[in-house]
Amino acid sequence: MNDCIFCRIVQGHIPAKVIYQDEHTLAFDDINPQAPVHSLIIPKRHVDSVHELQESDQALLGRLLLTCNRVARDKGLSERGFRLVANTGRDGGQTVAHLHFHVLGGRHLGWPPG
Ligand code: D5M
Repeated sequence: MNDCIFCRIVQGHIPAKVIYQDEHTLAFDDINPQAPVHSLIIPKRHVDSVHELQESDQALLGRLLLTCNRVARDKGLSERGFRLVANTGRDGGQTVAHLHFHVLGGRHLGWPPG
């Protein structure tokens, strides 16, 4: 989608600090970090949100979670842990309508979130 900022990052039209990519997923640092480690993991194919995932997306979803895991490990979060967040829709606080997982870590994260 041309008007999607994350699709434009996938296409290389907008710069990003890319950490990892494979055939189906891309990981890059969040532009507005909320923790010492704050990275985003997205599918290269446009999907609006978790809510739009289909049965046929099972393999993609598994790949996305494995990429989250890889980023957490590469960022040194294996020992202390980390948080995965997928804000979904308006009440979920989603501001970019391209499915993404936040990997947050490097400090203790409070619960519940705001
Ligand atoms: O999270 C959307 C996240 O996307 C938010 O933390 C900022 C981040 N963002 C927005 N534009 C960029 C670019 N260009 N590079 C890196 N990160 C970006 P949400 O869960 O939708 O609120």
